[in-house]
Amino acid sequence: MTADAQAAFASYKDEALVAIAAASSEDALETVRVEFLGKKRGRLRDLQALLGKAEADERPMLGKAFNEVRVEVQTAFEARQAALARPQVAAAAVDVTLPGPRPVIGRRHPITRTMDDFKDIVGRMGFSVATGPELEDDHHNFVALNIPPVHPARDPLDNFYLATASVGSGDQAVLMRSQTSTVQIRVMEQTAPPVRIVSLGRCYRPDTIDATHHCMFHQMEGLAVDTDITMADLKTVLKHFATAFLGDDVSVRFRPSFFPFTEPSVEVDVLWRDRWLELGGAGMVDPNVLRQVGYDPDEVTGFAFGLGIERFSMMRYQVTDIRRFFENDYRFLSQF
Ligand code: FA5
Repeated sequence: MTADAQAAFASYKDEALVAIAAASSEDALETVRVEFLGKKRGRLRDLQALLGKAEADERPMLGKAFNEVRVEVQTAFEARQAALARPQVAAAAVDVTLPGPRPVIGRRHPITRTMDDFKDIVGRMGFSVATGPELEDDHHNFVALNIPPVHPARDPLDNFYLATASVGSGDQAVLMRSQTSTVQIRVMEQTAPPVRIVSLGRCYRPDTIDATHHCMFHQMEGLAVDTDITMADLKTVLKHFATAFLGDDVSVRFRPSFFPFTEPSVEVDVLWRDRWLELGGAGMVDPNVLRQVGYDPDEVTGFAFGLGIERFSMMRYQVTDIRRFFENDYRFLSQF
């Protein structure tokens, strides 16, 4: 009797496991469940009947074997049931036809976008990108740029001085740089001509904050030094740059001006929607500046320009107040 019962348990188990594995849909699996695990007419019930017919001393051992088989088949059934249900859940999760909220994704700040566009445009004209520190010393912010000790540009009311520090061979004033022209000096100090670089970054001035001025803003500095650079090259580069960024319909104007580090110097304006807007300063690098960095002004000439990046962004994105850029208001930033 014991051997018959055990053989019946074994063949029940083998057939049940094969049938469960072969069920390819939830309906097919339900049919298998009714046949092998069903409480009313299932084959499990027949096996249970065998237990009832066994001798009393065989029952504990057979009961244990019966339970093991039942648990194994039940477990296989549940695993198959979960596996058949899973693909439907996955399909629902990736149903691209379902309407739903647009996911919120990050985006580049409009000033960063403008700077990236600038780098693309001047990169096509052969300028590479250089960087310099925002915390500068007196030498790079003033002396090397031909700004003598008594010059009004050094006024503490026009600069963010931080301290006096030991820099190089002696003590110097240290300040947040007021212009990116500092980077021209750093590049020329370290590179022999020819040079063709731009440098984009933050500048700091304690200006009164209004719709077009901020105490922290961005400039793009440009510098080209070679044996035959002329004012015509400067004008061509800036005209090409402005039209590449703003469109063919902009006009560029150069007004005579003064900067201690360029001679002659100009202010650069563009005509945008019937208004002339000042974008920056430019000029031919002053021979004194070239001499300061060890270049020979009889051998090489150069041009430099410094453009306000916010002013370009304001035109391009029609922003009427520079303060919007730095308020971190998500409603403003999410438009770009
Ligand atoms: C300069 O800073 C010179 N370094 C430019 C230069 C470079 C001249 C190389 C010659 C050769 P300026 O102070 O004009 O120049 O500033 C240049 C531009 O920076 C301005 O036209 C303006 O677009 C921007 N700018 C200046 N101050 C502010 C401010 N407070 N807020 C926003 N933009 C400003």
